[in-house]
Amino acid sequence: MRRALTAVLGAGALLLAMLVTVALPASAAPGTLKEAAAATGRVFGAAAAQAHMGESAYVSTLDREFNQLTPENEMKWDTTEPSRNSFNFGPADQLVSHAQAQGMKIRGHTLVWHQQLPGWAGGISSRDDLLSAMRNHIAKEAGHFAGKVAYWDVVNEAFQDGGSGARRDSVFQRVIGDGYIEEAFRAARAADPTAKLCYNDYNIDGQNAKSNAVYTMVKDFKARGVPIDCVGLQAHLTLGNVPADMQANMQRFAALGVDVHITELDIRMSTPADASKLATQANDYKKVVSACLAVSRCTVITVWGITDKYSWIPDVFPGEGAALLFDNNYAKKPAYDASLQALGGQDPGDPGDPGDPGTVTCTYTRTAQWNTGFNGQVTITAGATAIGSWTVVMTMGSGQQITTLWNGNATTTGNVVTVRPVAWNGNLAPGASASFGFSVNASNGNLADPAISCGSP
Ligand code: G2I
Repeated sequence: MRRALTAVLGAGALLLAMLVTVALPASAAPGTLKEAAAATGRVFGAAAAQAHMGESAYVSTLDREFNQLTPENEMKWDTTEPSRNSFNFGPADQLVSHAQAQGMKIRGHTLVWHQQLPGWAGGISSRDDLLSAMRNHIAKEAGHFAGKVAYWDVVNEAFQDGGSGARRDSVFQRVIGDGYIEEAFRAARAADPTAKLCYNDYNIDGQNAKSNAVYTMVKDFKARGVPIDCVGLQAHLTLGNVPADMQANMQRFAALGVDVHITELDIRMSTPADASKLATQANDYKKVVSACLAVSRCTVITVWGITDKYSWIPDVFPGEGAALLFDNNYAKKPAYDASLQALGGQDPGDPGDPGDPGTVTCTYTRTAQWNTGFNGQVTITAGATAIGSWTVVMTMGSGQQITTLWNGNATTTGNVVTVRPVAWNGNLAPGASASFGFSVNASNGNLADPAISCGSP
C-alpha cells in the first residue's frame, strides 16, 4: 500500500513538473539584473570594495548580476594621492582589471569631494595653489584611467542640504570659489576625452531646492559649453520615501541634454528587517527602476554595495540597514525580484525564493469529515509581490473523487486535480489571500488528505 501510494505521488510530481514547464513563457525572460538591464539598453551596476574581493560569494554575486562596477573608496583622493603628487592607483587598478575581465563598465568615483580628502589638500589656503593641486590630481588620475572609465563622478556633493540651494562650504568652495566645479570638468575632459563626465549628489532625487540648484548649474554649464554629460542621483533613500516626482526630476535634467544616472541606490530601514518592511522596500525599488525606465536618458542604475553585510549604512545610521538587494548571506531579497521584474526579467532558478514574483504559499485545512468523505479548504497567499493568478495542484488518494468544488475552477487528469481562480479571486496584493473549498467522496473509506502544491501563475 505504501509503495503504491509513493508511485501515485511520484506520478503527481511528474505531472506537476510538466505543468510548471508549460507555465513558463516560450522565450525565457532575462534572469539576472545585468541581462534584464541590457535588454533595455541600460547598465546595472554595484559599488564594490577591493577589501572583499577575496570572498567568493561576494565576487560571484558581483560577476553574475552586475555589468558596471564603481570602486566604493579606492579612487578617492585620500587613497590615490595620499601625499602631494605621489600617486597610488594599486587598489583601484585591481578592481578595474577585474571589471574589464568581466566585461563590466567602470564608474570612476570621485575626482573632487570634500570627504576622504587628504590633509595636505584640505590645508591649502591659496587659490592658485589649490587650483593647481586639483588640476594636477584630475590630470593624473583621470589620465591614468583614460580609456578604461566609462563615467566619471567628476565633482561630488558640492551643494548644501536643506532649502538654501547654496554651495557646500568646502575647502574648494572657500579657496577657489564657484568656478572650481567647471574647472574640474574642463580638467577631466582634457585628461580623458572619452569618459562621460557627471556631477553627482544626494537628496537631489526629487525636485527640491537642492536639485533646483544643481539643475540651474547644469543648465548654465550646457549654455556656456562647460563639458558635462550626466547627472548622478545618488538615491540613498529611506523606506517608503521614493520621491513621487523622481521621474519628472530625471526628465527635466534629461531635457537639458545630459544623461541621468542613479549612482548609489540603497533604501534603508530600521533593523531588523521583517516581511512587511521587505515588501515595502521591494515596492520602493520597483518605483525607482520603473522611473528610470520611463526616461530614455536614464541609462545607468547602480546600487551602493552588493550585500547588506558590508553596507556603509549601519556605521553611519545606527539601527538602520538592510538597504540592498542581497542579504547578509547573499540571498536575493524581495527587492531583488521586484527590481528584476521591473526590468522585464524573471528569476528562473529560485522558485522557493521568498520574494520571487511567482511564489505563493498555500495551506490546507480539513473542514468536515464523515465515514465516506470529507470537506477541505485551500488558502493561497501571495508573497512579497502581487500576483495575477495562481495554480494549485492536488493529488488525490486512491478511490477519492471530488464531488463539488467552490471558488475555484478545476480540471482533472487521473488523480491529479488542477485548480485555478474564478474571475474574482486570482488577483492578490502582496500578502493577500484567497481560498477555495471542495467535497471529497471516498466510498472505500480512504480519508487521506490530498498532497497539495501551489504556484503562480
Ligand atoms: O556615505 C555614503 C556615500 C555617499 N556618497 C558618496 C560615497 O562615496 C559615499 O560612500 C561611502 C563609502 O560607502 C564608505 O565605505 O563613503 C564613506 C566615506 O565618507 C566610506 O566610509 C569609509 C569610512 O569612513 C572609513 O572609516 C573606512 O576606512 O570607508 C572606509 C573604507 O572602508
